[in-house]
Amino acid sequence: MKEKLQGILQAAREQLAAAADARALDEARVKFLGKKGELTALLKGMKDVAPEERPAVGQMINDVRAEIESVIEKQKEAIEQAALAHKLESETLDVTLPGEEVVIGKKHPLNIVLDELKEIFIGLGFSIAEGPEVELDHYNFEALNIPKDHPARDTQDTFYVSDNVVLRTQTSPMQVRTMEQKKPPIRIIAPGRVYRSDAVDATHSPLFHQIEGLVVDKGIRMSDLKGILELFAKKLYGEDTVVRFRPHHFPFTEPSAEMDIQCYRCHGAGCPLCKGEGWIEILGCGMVHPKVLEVSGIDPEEYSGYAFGIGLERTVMGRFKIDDIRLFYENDVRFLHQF
Ligand code: 2NL
Repeated sequence: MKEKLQGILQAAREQLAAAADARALDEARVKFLGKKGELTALLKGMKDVAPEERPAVGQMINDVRAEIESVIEKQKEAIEQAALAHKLESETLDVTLPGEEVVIGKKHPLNIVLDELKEIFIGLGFSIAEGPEVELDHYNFEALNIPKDHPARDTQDTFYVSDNVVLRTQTSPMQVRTMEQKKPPIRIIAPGRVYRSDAVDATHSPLFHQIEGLVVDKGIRMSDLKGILELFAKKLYGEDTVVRFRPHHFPFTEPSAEMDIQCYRCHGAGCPLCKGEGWIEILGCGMVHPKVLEVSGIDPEEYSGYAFGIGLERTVMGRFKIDDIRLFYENDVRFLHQF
């Protein structure tokens, strides 16, 4: 019996030492310790052993079992160590290698200035109103006192989607929608894309951007418009900026005006930047036409308001001395990285 047990232990040691992975180890465990294993078979044969020898034989079998279990445990650790060592070996990370350059994007110049404009008007108490670029004829033209035969409605200027649906030619439709939905006081700016069927050249693009502003309340006067827009010009172009208002005409405002700033290069003397004028046109504005208020459900006897429109591209081109509008839309990173 003793030799037999020594034989089993020897065989188990050899087979376990040869087990290279968890599966081989498990196979060996079943073979020696399992229900149908060799040690279990010996235990079952105890009935043939003389009763006085049984305790000693039982002890021997248990010792061998414990020995085999401990060998299995050691081999298991050895296999895990080897696997870890292999993994560390194969996944070596050389932290001294140079990194891959991450190209960081830059804010588009249109967005640089747009964000500045928004900040200025938010600081003056305005909120931002955004809405659809595909608009009903009613909001884009009709409600703005632009009659059917007005040149702005000509198919040359407007992209028609259908008879009464257009790509908005200005962001005023959002102002009209706001007047319809909210009671005064109203104090909003409406920034966004607008579309006109223009031929592309250095100063024209069928898609461009506008920021319109609208204030409606009781007792709003032209002097409020002038005060706010002069303040705005000083914040955008510097505290020593000089402005002037020239009479103009828009169908949706009465009276209407354009605001210029005195040329910041020549201070009014005339130079190439202002094309000899001494002044640079910045925006169009005026007191909201009573008909426009009325169509949107606001009583012009009770309320008055002013509105203005700023062309974003023109403003940015002046600021950064960009001489071709097409550069904005070509997404050439060499252009974008200059700002
Ligand atoms: C320009 C001129 C302007 C407005 C836009 C406006 C909107 C409503 C009522 C009245 Cl709902 N007016 N907008 C007013 C004056 C001028 O834009 O030259 N834009 C680039």
